[in-house]
Amino acid sequence: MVPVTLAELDLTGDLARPSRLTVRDLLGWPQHGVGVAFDCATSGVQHHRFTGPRLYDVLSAAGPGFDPARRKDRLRFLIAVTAADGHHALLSWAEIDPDFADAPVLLAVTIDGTRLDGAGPQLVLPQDRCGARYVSGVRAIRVDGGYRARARV
Ligand SMILES: Nc1nc2c(c(=O)[nH]1)N[C@H]1C(S)=C(S)[C@@H](COP(=O)(O)O)O[C@H]1N2
Ligand SMILES: [Mo]
Repeated sequence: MVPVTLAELDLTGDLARPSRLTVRDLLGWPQHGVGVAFDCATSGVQHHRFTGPRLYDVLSAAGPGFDPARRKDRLRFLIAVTAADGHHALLSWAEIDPDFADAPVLLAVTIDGTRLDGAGPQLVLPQDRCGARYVSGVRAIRVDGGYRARARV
């Protein structure tokens, strides 16, 4: 059953096509499934099955502001993920880019067979041992290419 209040996810930042997406919208991308185990510092090992689009596919469609022909240009991009409760986590673009670490990160629309229309999508990082970046109730994802460490020259 689809709840009355549908969670919305804002894609913002250095994007040619910023957008606002529901779980239903996210079902429009190719869907992938994964069974994961992650460890929580307070509640131990958790097992879940998730389905949803790849984060890389969703963000690529929004047109990140780098030159796609120049691989080096992507290395300064960060992905900031924020949940409804204020929990947040960062990924680097290179972490999910097939030319670099190619991590199979999902923006899950189901958990253990239940649709996340009301709660909002959940970030799924099968490569993470710890559960902390499995951000649930994702409300905003910001792509930012402006990060630079200050170097003494
Ligand atoms: N929105 C949100 N997502 C979150 C958290 C949180 O506090 N808020 N905690 C993280 C942590 S520390 C863990 S271990 C897992 C817990 O997943 P579980 O509730 O299925 O055990 O969710 C992660 N995602
Ligand atoms: Mo945790």
